Amino acid sequence: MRTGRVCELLGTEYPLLQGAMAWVANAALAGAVSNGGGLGIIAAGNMPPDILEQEILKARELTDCPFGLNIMLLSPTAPDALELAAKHRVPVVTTGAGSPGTVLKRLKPLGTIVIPVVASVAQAKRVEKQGADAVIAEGMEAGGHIGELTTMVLVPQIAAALRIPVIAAGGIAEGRGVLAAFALGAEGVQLGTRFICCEECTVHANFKQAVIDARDRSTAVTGMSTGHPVRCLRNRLTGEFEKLEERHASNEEIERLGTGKLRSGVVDGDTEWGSLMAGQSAAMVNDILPAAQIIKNLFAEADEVLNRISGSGR
Ligand code: TUI
Repeated sequence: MRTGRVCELLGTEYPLLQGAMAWVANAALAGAVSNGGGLGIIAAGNMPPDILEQEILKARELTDCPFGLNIMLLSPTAPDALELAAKHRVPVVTTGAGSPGTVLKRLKPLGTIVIPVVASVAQAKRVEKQGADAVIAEGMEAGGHIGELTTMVLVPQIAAALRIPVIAAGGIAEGRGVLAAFALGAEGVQLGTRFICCEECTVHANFKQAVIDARDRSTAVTGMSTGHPVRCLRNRLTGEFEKLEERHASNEEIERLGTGKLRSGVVDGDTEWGSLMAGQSAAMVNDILPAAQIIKNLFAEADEVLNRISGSGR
């Protein structure tokens, strides 16, 4: 059993959250991570409300431990996800890709723990003032929709500016990264990509294999020109995005190319033309293990590394 503000806040054994990944982070994944001592999170993404409600109920069946729901604020279904979080008293809600003011106003009076993902110091300060319980500082090494700053520079600046706990995300897939996050001032970690390759994750086997095959330069960021930069594994789809952006195609044309591609990558396993959102840490993911084993290994490795370096006088 670990101690500290993040475990206390979440009611978990480890100060670890599983990142919310649209089409990936369902009740099966969230339940497995929560049963393994972390905080599993269901990604509402663009899920229709009736499906999301079923996932919340499924997670309750799969685990007696706390779990979370992520509301993606760019989604047109975000208000429905918010009402479901309130209705089912989901213990922890994280938010992404926008300003969480309405979420905090609606859920804080109910006692929900609300943890926004932020990508800058200004956003972090604003959400602390609005009553957030903690923040997830997400560096641009992360997969999916990202900000501009790396985890290495974002986490220490946010930790210095805030009183509430900071959870580091982006680029973490091993015990070394967990320890580094704590060295930077974080009190918890969030990992997404690592959990794509856990046994309980229900994505297509081709997607898991693509993560395992990834090397240091295997991800690309597309959508810079539309203002929605997204990091994915490089494939024919990201190549096509790059071509469109090079010839300054309209936002509509660029966004049209992306329509339905996340589902075809994650569910159908189309690794050529599907969108395979993953972080740079994909290069460090080399096996498929049970979620509980991944979590245990991460913290055991972090402890080993700490012992090694503290004994060396460095
Ligand atoms: O949200 C994410 N990652 C995501 S969302 C997603 S679904 C999607 N699909 C296609 C296009 C766009 C999204 C895939 N991956 N991460 C958390 C995150 N939040 N990263 C950056 C931010 C963020 C950005 C702006 C948080 C707040 C913000 O502005 C807040 C404000 O103050 O206005």
